[in-house]
Amino acid sequence: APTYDVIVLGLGGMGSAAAQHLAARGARVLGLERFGPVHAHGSSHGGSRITRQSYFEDPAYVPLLLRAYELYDRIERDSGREIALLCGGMMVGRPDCRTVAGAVRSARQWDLPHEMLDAREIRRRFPTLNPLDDEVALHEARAGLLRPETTVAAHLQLATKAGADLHFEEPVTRWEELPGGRGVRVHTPENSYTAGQLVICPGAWAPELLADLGVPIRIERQVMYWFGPEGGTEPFLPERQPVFVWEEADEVQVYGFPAIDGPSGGVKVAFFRKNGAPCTPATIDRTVTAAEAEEMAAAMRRVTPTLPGTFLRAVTCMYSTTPDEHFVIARHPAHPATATVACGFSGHGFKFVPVVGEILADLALDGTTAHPIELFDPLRFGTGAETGTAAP
Ligand code: PYC
Repeated sequence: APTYDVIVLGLGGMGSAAAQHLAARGARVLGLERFGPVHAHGSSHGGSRITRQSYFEDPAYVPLLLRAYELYDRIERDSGREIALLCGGMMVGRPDCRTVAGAVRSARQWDLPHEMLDAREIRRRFPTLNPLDDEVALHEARAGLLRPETTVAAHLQLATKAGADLHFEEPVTRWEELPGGRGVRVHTPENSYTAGQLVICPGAWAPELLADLGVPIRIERQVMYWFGPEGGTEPFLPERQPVFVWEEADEVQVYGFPAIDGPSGGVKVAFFRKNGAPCTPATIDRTVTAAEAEEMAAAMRRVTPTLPGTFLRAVTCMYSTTPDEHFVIARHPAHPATATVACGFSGHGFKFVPVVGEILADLALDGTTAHPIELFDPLRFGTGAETGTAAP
């Protein structure tokens, strides 16, 4: 019989949550991660991620967000760590832009608490923000931020406590199905392991680890910037400053956070949907140029004029973007009896981490889930055979 019930490949945001949910349900779990616990090489670092419920991307995400919020509470309680800071959030832009109109659509469809603010009210309530006269905002009191490194650490801690074996600095080099559909054998440089099921959470390593999935995932270089505001961070403390996604023009979105790292820690901002340079985890350019920092500062000057006072630092990370920017979560179409995949989170996945962990545990242990995941079907892009991708 296989040694483990489930092997989880990758212990970043999604994989650590999957390991936790699987172990909590009594499965014998092995987690394999190429780096150490909680690292900055993938897509789950940088100190903060936005969470929000009036989801402009599609109302189909809302039930998953409602469940994710319940799970943030539960992980905080069980781990004793602070993960979420619900300081409020704003979707800002012209009323008909995707960021605002899409958020309104989700709020109405799911009856989510929110307020609509015109430009004058935005300026009155949030003096750091500088909308044009015809810009508006959907304000959501239950939006805010998550701490990604703490979330991953909490899931790893709880997975270990529930009995999972977690191996770090041990990359998966290949895997195959055992004869007779009895499970999988997974190889690392020094070992091989067997399990009934494999859960693949490859992050930016998806193109190499899921070549037979048939989903064209583009790995993009993204940059997170920290600035010291002119006049100090006081007006940007979380009691006063919400998180925001601001659609400026032609679907260019910038986003920002309150000052959560003390008076000298600065304020984090970035471009959201701006095509990043194509890269791989091996080739990504981790250097951020002065010209890039100035481009960011220029974009912020219009919306939050005092924020880009002094450039402090920048850190790169990666998006794994699908053609329609919706996730991929499913039983693996080429290995439906043994493997489950979660990838292609397209720059907006982190807020879903705990509910994705729950869904992956459902799919791996029960073969199905009660959560609505139709939008995330990999077969929407055709089969691997049609797109010409190779088997592992
Ligand atoms: O999902 O809210 C989000 C987000 C903002 C910037 C990148 N992702």
